[in-house]
Amino acid sequence: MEKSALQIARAAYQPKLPKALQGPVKVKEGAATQSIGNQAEIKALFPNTYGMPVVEFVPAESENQEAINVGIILSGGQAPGGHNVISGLYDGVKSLNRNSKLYGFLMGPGGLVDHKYVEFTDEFIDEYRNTGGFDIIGSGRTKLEKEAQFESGIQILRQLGIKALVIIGGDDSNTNACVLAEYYAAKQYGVQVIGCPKTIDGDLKNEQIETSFGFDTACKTYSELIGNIQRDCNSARKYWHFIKVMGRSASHIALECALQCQPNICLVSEEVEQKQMSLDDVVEYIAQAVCQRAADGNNFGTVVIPEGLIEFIPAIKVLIRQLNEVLTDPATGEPREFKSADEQIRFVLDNITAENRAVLESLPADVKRQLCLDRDPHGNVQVSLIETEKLLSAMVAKKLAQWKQEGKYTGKFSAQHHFFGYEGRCAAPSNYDADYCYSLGYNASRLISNGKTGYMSVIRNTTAPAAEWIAGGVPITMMMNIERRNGADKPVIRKALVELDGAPFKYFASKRDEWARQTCYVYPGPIQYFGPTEVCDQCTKTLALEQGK
Ligand code: FBP
Repeated sequence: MEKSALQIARAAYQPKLPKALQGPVKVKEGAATQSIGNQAEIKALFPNTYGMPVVEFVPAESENQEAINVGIILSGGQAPGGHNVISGLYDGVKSLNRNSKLYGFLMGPGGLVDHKYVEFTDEFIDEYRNTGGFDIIGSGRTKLEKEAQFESGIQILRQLGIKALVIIGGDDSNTNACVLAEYYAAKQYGVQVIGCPKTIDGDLKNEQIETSFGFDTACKTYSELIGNIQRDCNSARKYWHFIKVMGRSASHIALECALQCQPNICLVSEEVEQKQMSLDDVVEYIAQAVCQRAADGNNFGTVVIPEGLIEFIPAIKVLIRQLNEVLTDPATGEPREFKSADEQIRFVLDNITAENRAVLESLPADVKRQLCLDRDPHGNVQVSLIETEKLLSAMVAKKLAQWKQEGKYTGKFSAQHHFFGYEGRCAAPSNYDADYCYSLGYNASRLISNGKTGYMSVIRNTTAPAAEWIAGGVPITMMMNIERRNGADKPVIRKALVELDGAPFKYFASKRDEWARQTCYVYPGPIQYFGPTEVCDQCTKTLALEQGK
């Protein structure tokens, strides 16, 4: 494979490890844990993996150095740093014993079920150190949740002598990792399952998990692009740029980009929901800012829109909840099958309430179609396909035209549209993500050698220099509660949405009026891999504010 000069230099980068993982370790156990909600139900569903203590690794004289075979799976959307989790795990198991083996299941959880795998070697791993993407083994969104899949999995695990499986994924995949850990423990199959917190969306975090990996690099990549657009915007002074950024549900990415770039407007879905705003309220809010800036002679600006916005507008949220329910077959829990798109739309219209039908009919035809038709494998509406940036700018243009007629607005409005998602998911990991991911993977090897199952690999204190990071594990059941999903109550890891009383949002809210009226753009520039630590090793503004840094 031909490589750029940066790739060659980057391949030689040695990610940093917490001091505690730089030699032999032993486990320091905390108190017994309980789930964040529905304790009795979760305990009954996970009798073998409920209540275990949080663990931390501390230096020891020596440690268990038995050779061990481990399998790894990449699950769900790509996130920068996945390759470093794998290389960290590889180095971790090899540091215990050179005869340890690491296998990668191909194209996501389906690789385990279908027995498709590769064995990693030094040469293979070296090709992918510190690179972005999940192409080392590929990823997929197959849900690992049925007994038949678990049983198929155990066959190949036994065949390869695999004693532990590491599943790298978001909240859904880690929930399923816990279900699998419980199943294998109940059956006494002797296979441990460890989860690893991944998603650019940043919504897999809690008291124990500071951030999901990939969030840092993806936000820095989008912020570079938004900064570039803002510089262009401030040079030509003739466009309003409507920029949608990924984040299926939570608005962490949009908020972080706003903290980094100071755009004129950033919408935060969680606030839209809390304030019970309608689509028209959102449009009015943007149009007013456009109007105010026009009064100052500034017919340009930037609007950052979180991908999940539409789902947080209360009336649309109710509609989507019912769409998810009616499009799921109650007998199988799987998405219903239809012969044609028209049949599916008819079925939807016939099976939703009159209120929801009215909301659906009020939306532009293409949005209505997307809501009715497009589903991800989890059966959810695919919000990433809804062009909210175009929808909003068209509605703002209409409102401004009306205000012009009424003599309330005299400016010019011309819009450009952007959607940043895939541009950032496979970026070469920042130093933060490269170090964090390598540590998560290496740490997983120690959870395994210490016999843990049903735990998530956790690295904390990451706003401090890497040497001071704290390594350990958190029982996955601790993060769970019962939620309604596609018409059924299910144990799931609670998704972390933007907290409106949290420091990142409060800081943004204290600044946004000034940013809306004036031109306060910041141009963060590209991620730097080599250079002074204040340029290369900074964490996200979200994490720094959360930790009072
Ligand atoms: P994960 O939570 O699985 O990491 O994926 C998140 C995400 O990148 C969202 O931001 C986005 O809505 C979605 O994946 C897009 O999914 P796909 O890659 O299937 O198009």
